[in-house]
Amino acid sequence: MESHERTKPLLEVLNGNRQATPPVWLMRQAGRYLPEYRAIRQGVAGFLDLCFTPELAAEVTLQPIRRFGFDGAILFSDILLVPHALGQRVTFDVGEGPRLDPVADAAAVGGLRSDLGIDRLAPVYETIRLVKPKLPEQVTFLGFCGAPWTVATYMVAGRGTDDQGPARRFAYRDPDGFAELIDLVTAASAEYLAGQLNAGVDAVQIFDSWSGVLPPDEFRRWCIEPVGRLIAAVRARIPDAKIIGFPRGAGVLLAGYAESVPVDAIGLDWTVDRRFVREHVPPTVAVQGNLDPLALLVGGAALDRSVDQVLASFADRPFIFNLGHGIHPETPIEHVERMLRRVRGAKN
Ligand code: 1CP
Repeated sequence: MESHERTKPLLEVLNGNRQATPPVWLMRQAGRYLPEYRAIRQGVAGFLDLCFTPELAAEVTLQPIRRFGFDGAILFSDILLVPHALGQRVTFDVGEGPRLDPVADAAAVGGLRSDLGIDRLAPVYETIRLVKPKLPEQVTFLGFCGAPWTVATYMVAGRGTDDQGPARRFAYRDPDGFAELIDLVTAASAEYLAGQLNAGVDAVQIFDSWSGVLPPDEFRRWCIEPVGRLIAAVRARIPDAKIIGFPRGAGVLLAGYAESVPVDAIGLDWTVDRRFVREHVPPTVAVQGNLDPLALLVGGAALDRSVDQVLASFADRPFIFNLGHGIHPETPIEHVERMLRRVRGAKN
């Protein structure tokens, strides 16, 4: 019994073992929908200060675990810390989102550091060391990074864009120059994920938030291949590293991703046709997702129905319950509680 109590259900799923009650966590579970997050955020000058102050980042990581008892805790940080470590200027302006000095061509790529400025990310590893002993034993601790393509879209455009046009244009105009940028981000991200795992996270997620804008050949070149190399480089250092891939918006290209990228679980966004997954992603591959964040925001019958559909679709395979993308800041906390009761078996 004692060993049973010590198991981490989410990690079990990543080991290929289906759980009768699926483990659950939410993307962006630490964030503005929580009053305790807003209270801490108000007290710091900038978002990066929060990421780089281990005591505060640790506290924010733990907040949703205390409140909801999720099965997974995700490190509080951001995917844009890697460009920062590579020497790019990164700022977050209130209400504006991230701003970076654009890396618009091969010459600008050459101006970045060739090594990951590991010292610049040391506070993140310290956050992990602070969180680790405070987590309940059954909670799986997740680290993360952005996938090379998604990180590159921000590095090239200097900000979030609707269609990731600047990076796509760079990649068509100068594929070799763009490949250098992708390779640099891949190498830095591998070192960063290995650093997170060595500091104490149980598994990591690779967020490819913008993979959905790529046509099939480009999807293979800029998403599947670099993520594959990133995973190989992490596992060269840590052979049994557990890794979740999240190729958001991949649609039917998910089948090729599942075939070619050796992840332990695939994150599904909310637009994914679950029947397609059942037919094209081998049942031994764990999946994670994919409740529509807007169903959670609306709540009530729409939420219940959506939760039930997700649960029914993946009841027979290793499965982690999650949203199909990050939680909206306006989401009522009672809706999260209602969702959790339903996932964990109480039919209200
Ligand atoms: O006002 C604030 O407090 C800042 C909002 C915020 C937060 C809470 C940003 C700025 N980043 C984060 C934290 C964050 N970012 C986490 C923490 C852990 C958790 O999930 O609770 C994670 C995993 C991320 C990852 C991230 N950052 C992604 C990938 C996931 C996704 O949402 O697609 C991306 C694309 C970013 C970039 C970023 N950081 C912040 C914003 C507003 C954005 C998006 C910018 C844009 O595209 O316009």
